[in-house]
Amino acid sequence: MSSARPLTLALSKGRIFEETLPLLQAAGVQVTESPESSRKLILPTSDPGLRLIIVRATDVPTYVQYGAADLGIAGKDVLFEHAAQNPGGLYQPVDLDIARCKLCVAVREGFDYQAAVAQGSRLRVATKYVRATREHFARKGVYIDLIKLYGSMELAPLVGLADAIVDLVSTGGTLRANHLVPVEDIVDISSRLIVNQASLKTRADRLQPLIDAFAQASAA
Ligand code: PRT
Ligand code: MG
Repeated sequence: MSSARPLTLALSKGRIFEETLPLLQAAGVQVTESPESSRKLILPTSDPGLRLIIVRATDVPTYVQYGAADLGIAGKDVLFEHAAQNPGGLYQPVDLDIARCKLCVAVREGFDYQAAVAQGSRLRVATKYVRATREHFARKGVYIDLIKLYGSMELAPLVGLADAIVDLVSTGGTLRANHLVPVEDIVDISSRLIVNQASLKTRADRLQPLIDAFAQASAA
């Protein structure tokens, strides 16, 4: 008898991997290798029926959507931007309440953001969160020139690329170190469990208990 192919869980290394380990542990699953030290992209677990793949945070929804992973864990920031290009598609059964942060507007110390908004001057805003940023400023009725970046947004206001940035903030340390100040909260962010819809139908016997275990562990 050939055993069924293991369930595949897609994770990014760093905070999401670290904060998922205790949830897996609560579900009775041990992970003995760390992606930081092992460099392996496919990691076994103590459960022969479950393996992990390590991908970029922004790629997690893609692996799950196409069924290369049965399930994954991704921030709401990532899911919101992914959905802009891929409407429908992903089942999101559990808010795991991990990797929490806020999506914020930030500016250079001394830049009068409220005055700039009140005057109706066209703001230049740099971000990698294009959809969330467009929607935020559209809701406010503020015209912006959006500059898409892929990282190190904090630099943009310091070198005159942008008046403001939209970025994730957790401790606020990165903003402070770069003489930036948060001026507006856009939304609270945490990470969700996401599941491939076809897997949920065809592999429910294996998947549903794992989904339930994640839900229980994150509520505990
Ligand atoms: O790092 P990489 O480019 O590979 O990808 P990524 O930045 O998307 O991945 P990763 O692992 O850094 O973040 C994965 C997820 O964690 C994000 O999608 C968020 O949902 C969540 N998360 C929680 C955060 C933070 N907190 C966070 N603080 N993601 C990023 N940050 C960054 C932020 O962008 C800023 O540069 O940390 C810096 C600010 O942190 P503080 O503590 O100085 O405020
Ligand atoms: Mg990062």
